[in-house]
Amino acid sequence: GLNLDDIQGDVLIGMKKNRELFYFFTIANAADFKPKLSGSILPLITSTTQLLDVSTQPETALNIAFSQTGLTALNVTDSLGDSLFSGGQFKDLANLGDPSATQWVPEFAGTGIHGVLLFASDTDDHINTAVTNLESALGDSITKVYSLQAGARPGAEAGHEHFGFLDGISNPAVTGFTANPMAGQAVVAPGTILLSETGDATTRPSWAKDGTFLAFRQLKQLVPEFNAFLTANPIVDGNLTAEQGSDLLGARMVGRWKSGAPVDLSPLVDDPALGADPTRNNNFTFTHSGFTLSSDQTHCPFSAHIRKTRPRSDLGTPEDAAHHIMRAGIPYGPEVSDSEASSGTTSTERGLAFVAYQSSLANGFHFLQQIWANNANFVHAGTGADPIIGALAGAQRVVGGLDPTNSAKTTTLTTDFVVSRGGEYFFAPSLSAIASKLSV
Ligand code: N7H
Repeated sequence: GLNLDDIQGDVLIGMKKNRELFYFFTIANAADFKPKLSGSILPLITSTTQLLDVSTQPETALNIAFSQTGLTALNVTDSLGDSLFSGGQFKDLANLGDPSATQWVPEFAGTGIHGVLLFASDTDDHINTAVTNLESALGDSITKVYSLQAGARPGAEAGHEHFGFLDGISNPAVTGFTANPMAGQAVVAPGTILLSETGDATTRPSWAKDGTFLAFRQLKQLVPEFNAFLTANPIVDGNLTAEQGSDLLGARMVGRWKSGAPVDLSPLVDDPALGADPTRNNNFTFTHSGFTLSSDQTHCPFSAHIRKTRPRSDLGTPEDAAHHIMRAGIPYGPEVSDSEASSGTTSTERGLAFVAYQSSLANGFHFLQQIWANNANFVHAGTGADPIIGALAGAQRVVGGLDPTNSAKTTTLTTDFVVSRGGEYFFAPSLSAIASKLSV
């Protein structure tokens, strides 16, 4: 089995708290910082074991990860064997389809961020207390560069991202960790997520074992614009009201209804009981009897976000083992105001603080974004870019298959409803690596 005492808690199960603060810093003085990393930070780092049992969960959970420039600042010079990590995310901007650096949060544009502290708790007060205490312990050994306050949406929207869809449904099961994978859940080798575990073939320094690469992205969501687009373009079908036609279009763009119910299993109407049932809400493959998988989009469009990012049967069974990530993102920003809703225009930024863990950025986040989501000829020629996250450097996206009544129809999206504000690639080390390598 895996050494769950040594793996940071967010990686395999997520910190699953209502509030989360991403605190980005630079190391001002490595000689000062190192003893504080082992003496003040390490004792507060929350392991997987601690999160697994409610009785050992801290009031505020803490995880940490370092960028390449952060490791360099710590005089850690071993190569981790991942060139996207070592180059940093800013260098990857064009490959990810981001329109331009001017959309990026200025602090992400470059290689100036050395690390990120992830604080998670039930309340902002608890997080603020933890931040104040840690800042006073760290003194001027680090400097805060930027922070992003995130949190679950209120009331019945908790667990749903800002467009309104239930999130956090489909993460892979990990062999040796997940006792009972759910029906339809991908099962991956631990080395898909954790360095130097079974399934990770890359040569790594020994201290990197059980660490993982964290891809962080601040993804702005244009929610009133998305809703206005759905309202203006309902799927027209004699049996549907305009509102139902708009909801169906949204569900087909995502591949799930707002409740989480997959359109592959419930193609025409939402089914909240299905959405809420973890034994059924992942149990689909896009295949159906008497159905031509490569041409029939009556259930789920090829372009649907969850199909672009996990094509299931489209690739055949062995390939479904490739390109999995562990997602642990959380919404940020306020609810849509009445004036934003009525004008159809965003005035206050909101979105998703996207977090993905993987042992290879080239096979994980970067691959899903560049090779699948942005590629108009994946899953098939003419599929179009992902209507949720596809990004073509600001160019319009022509998406196929969204109308179940006319599979030849294409939909032109002139607005990106998800806009990258940038981010960074980090390495989240094991607890023992912090003690034995990074703080010495
Ligand atoms: Fe996506 N959304 O609300 O539309 N995503 N995503 N994602 N996403 C998923 O299955 C969303 C983003 C994946 O295993 C669901 O847990 C939004 C990026 C993958 O079947 C919903 C944003 C990348 C899956 C959303 C966003 C991915 C997935 C269904 C940005 C990778 C699992 C809930 C603001 C590059 C697929 C669920 C599977 C699911 C949405 C970003 C990847 C509702 C709004 C950047 C692999």
